[in-house]
Amino acid sequence: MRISELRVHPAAVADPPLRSSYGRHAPYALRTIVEIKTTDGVTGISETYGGEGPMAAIEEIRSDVVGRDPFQLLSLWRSMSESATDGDRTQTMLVPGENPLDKKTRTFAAIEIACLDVIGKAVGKPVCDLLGGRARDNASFSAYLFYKHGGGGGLGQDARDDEYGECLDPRSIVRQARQMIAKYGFREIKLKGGVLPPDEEIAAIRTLREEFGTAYPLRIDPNCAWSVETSFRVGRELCEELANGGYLEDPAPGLDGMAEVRKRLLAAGIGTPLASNVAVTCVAHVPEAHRQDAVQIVLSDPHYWGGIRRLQQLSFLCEALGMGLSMHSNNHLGVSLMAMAHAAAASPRLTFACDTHYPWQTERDEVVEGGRVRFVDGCVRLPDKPGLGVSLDYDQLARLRERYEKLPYRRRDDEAEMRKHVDPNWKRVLPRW
Ligand code: GKR
Ligand code: MG
Repeated sequence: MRISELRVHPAAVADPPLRSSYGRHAPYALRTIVEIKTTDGVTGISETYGGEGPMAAIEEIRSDVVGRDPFQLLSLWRSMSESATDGDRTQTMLVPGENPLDKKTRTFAAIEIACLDVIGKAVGKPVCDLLGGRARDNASFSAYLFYKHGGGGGLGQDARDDEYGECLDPRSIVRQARQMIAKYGFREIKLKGGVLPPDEEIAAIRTLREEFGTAYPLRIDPNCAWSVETSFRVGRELCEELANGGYLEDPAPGLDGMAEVRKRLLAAGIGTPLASNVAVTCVAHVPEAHRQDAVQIVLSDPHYWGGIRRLQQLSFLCEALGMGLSMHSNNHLGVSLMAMAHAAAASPRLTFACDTHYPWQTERDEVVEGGRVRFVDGCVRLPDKPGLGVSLDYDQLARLRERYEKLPYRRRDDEAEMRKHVDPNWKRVLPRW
């Protein structure tokens, strides 16, 4: 079996004006759907970051992908040049998908996941079962809450309903959590912070705890918006709320900053674990994060860590180092959701509910045949179908491509959106508080 065709579909996906320390989401998030066809007539699919950079990176390896045996990916990995040997691979300033130094891992991942889908379909097995079997039958996801402005995403006639309304204070964040939990059944809650002054975010976490009790572990992620001092203060003030399966995610910039926060918390008798997808973004970062005790929970992501197999290897590395493992997300559709679910199922160390942006997208933007992937009690059930277990709706794909072609932008720029809608002088400053 050989790869006979590589197809790359750009997609623009309506997205509400969500806020984070990176800025504000644009009305459409960009994604790319990858299709691999083989000489045996099997088609494999995957989903990755969108826009010019990620698409050009796939084009660069096209000639090395077409003609290849989908089982032989090690040589593809080895033949792909490192975009650089040093440089800042963190997400301190750049969001995933926009970091040029992620190019190799994210581009390889897009091919690897589509090839696993091909192999699964060729042998009649789900992807997680190709990797040794599942550690769990259901991949659990968290309610990923965001501060947001009014608006449901999309533009003009193509605007989506604003399901959650404006959410810029503790009461509306609780309302958002209630709606999301009622709809999807999530059992863990994450609040994207770094948007409002820390005391307001502390109040939001406390209100969530009052409303949901200790049965729902809580996490907050300000994406490095806080200084070491502020991170320590928030960690101390929220020591009860973030206990019992919760964590404090990327409070301060850099491994040194995170290590100092940890040291101060431990000295104050607070064991809240620190998680990271900002300071730790690749396998090479893990040993140093462990050595400094800067991070106790690694936030993996098959999209930019190098694919599903790489995630499984990371699971064993974290186990050997005594570190926890969770999963990061960015805006995505159902193909990515299934890749994330298979990666979670194949990674025994991944015991936290994974992040997902899926609730922020709608039926009108789904490219999976049969519509949105269903959650039951906050989980995606691993299908018994071969491969990832989903296929493409080509009419939808064409609609999302048409929208993409009409858009004036080709990369994510949350700072520009802030300047356009919130404050003409807005700049990302770290730490802000
Ligand atoms: O969607 O704005 C967002 C998030 O801030 C995302 O880009 C982050 O990468 O969710 C991510 C995180 O946990 O840091
Ligand atoms: Mg994060």
